[in-house]
Formats: sequence, C-alpha cells, structure tokens
Amino acid sequence: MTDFKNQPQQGQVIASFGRRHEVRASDGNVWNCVRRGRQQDVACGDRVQFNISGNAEGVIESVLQRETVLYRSDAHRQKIFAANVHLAGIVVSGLPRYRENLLTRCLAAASAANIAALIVCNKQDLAETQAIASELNYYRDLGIEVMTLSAKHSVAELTTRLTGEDSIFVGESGMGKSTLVNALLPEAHSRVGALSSSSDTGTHTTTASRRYAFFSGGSITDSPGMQVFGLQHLDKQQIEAAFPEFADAMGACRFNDCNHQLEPGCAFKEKANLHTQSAKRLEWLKEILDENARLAPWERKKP
Ligand SMILES: Nc1nc2c(ncn2[C@@H]2O[C@H](COP(=O)(O)OP(=O)(O)OP(=O)(O)O)[C@@H](O)[C@H]2O)c(=O)[nH]1
Ligand SMILES: [Mg+2]
Ligand SMILES: [Zn+2]
Repeated sequence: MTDFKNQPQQGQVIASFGRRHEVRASDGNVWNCVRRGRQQDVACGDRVQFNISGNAEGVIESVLQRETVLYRSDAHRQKIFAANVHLAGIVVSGLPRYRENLLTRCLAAASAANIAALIVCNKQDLAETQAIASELNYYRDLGIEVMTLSAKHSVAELTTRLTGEDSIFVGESGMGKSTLVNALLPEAHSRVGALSSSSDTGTHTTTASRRYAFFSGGSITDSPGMQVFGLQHLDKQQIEAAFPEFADAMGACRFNDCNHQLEPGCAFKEKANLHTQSAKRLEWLKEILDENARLAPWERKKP
C-alpha cells in the first residue's frame, strides 16, 4: 500500500475558519487542514501544498504564489477576504439600506488589489431598492459595472457574467450575498439569514468565506457581511488612486503634501465641487487618510 502520509499534495482552500481550513485536493477530496506555524496567513482561494496527517486531515506546509489578494484591515491587523479572485461583486440593497461609505471602501480595496468590481444591486423587487438606482448611476459614470437584479426572481444575467471567472461577493450583512450564491448554485446551500424586523439589519448569518465552483468553470466565494472596512494596508497614494474621479487631480495640488483640507490650490477640492457625490467621496477619502494617520501604525505588508 502506498504511504500517502509522506507525499505532499496540492490543493485549494475552499473555506477558512480561523486556524482551520478546508482544502480541496486535485482529485476532488476535501481535507481538514491546519497550517504549520503562525507565520503565514492562509485564506479562501489559496493554492497550497499540504501533507496528510490523518484520516481526512492535513497540515498546510506552504501557500503558493497568489495572483490577487483582497484585504481589509482594522486597527490591529489586516484580514484577507480571499486570494486568487479576479472580480469582486459588491452586493448592495435598499433594505437594509447599504452605506455608500462602505461601498466606496470596498471599491477602493478592490481597485488597489487590481480586482475588477461589479456593483450588484439586489432586491429590485423592493421599492426601497429601486429608490437607490439613481445614486448608483454615479458609479456607472465612473466606468464601474452595475447590475440590478433580484435574487428572488432571476439571476440569469449574473450567471452569464460570473461563469468562467473566480469571483467573490462582499458587502454588508443582509444584502443577500448568500441568497445570490444559492440562486446561482442551488446545490450550494449557503445559510441565509432572516432579517430582524425590529431593526431591519442583517444578522451576520455567514461566518466564514466559502468558495463554490461553477460546473462550467470559475467559482464564487461567499463572504461574511462586514460593518467596518479599514484600509490601513494602503498608503496615501494607493488610496487616492482608487478614486477614479480624482485621477486628474493626483499630483496637481499646489502643495505636494496636500491633505485636501484647507490648503489653497487643492485640485481635489476643485473636482469635488463638480458633483455632490464627488464631494461626499472626497470626505470619505479624507476620512480614510485621517483614520490611517490616527491609528497605531503597523507595518503595511505588501501581498
Ligand atoms: N425581497 C428580497 N429579499 C431578498 C432578496 N435576496 C435576499 N433577500 C433576503 O435578505 C435576507 C438576507 O439575505 P442573506 O443572503 O442571508 O444576506 P447576506 O448578505 O448573505 O448576509 P450575511 O451572511 O449576514 O453577510 C434574507 O431574508 C433573504 O431572504 C431579494 O432579491 N429580494
Ligand atoms: Mg451570507
Ligand atoms: Zn489637495
């Protein structure tokens, strides 16, 4: 009998729960793995080398080079949503009402990670969602893809868009990410939450990222809803570059170290005067810069 225990295997992480990771090997078998040591972050979507340590169990020895990494951070550390995805579907809805500030942060994180963004405006069957459509036109004008649909009715257009691509759904709790995953892949059985009627807020039903493969190629990763989205892993230039409406303003302020506050000759403020949503987004951009300057500096690790 072959001694599998000594043969390193290759696989892909399909779910991560703290230190525990589910790894699908090339033959389709799924192994429950822990990572060796504490040095390395392992995330959903990572391609890894692992050794089998027991019945259906293994130890991740190394993470292979990542094509992309989608990060968010908080005051203490950076967190990885997923590795090796090329499209971020940012799911928003009118009920609960999404926060444009968080959408802005998701878009910035994706842009900085070189991951294309698609705003998925879900729950079109609700009047509350139809009411936010015009607000999203601003993002269309920036060249960002926006798709309006209802997970409860038809996801045909979304299926076509996502097939063959490795994508992730991100967004606040209750927007319908898991409902969309279940509509795209009925066999996924991703847990869907009931909305608490008292506050109309989601209840964080999904607690870990999980990757589901499409039969005809590509995959979709469901992720837990987030309420805060820090961008401490990005420096000032990366943050500014993630706001396409200010592309012409970059480097055009009178002062090199302009913080776009009260300085004269600020090219960002000039641009912001052109549109109420640009003005809001400049406030959020400055909020991110302030946050990053205020919080305890920890080293900004590059992927
Ligand atoms: N009316 C309507 N309700 C929807 C639609 N899509 C999802 N919902 C409801 O919205 C609620 C939240 O859906 P989930 O899929 O659990 O939301 P989620 O984004 O995965 O939330 P977290 O896992 O907490 O991040 C559930 O009650 C769904 O039934 C839709 O298209 N229309
Ligand atoms: Mg969910
Ligand atoms: Zn300026």
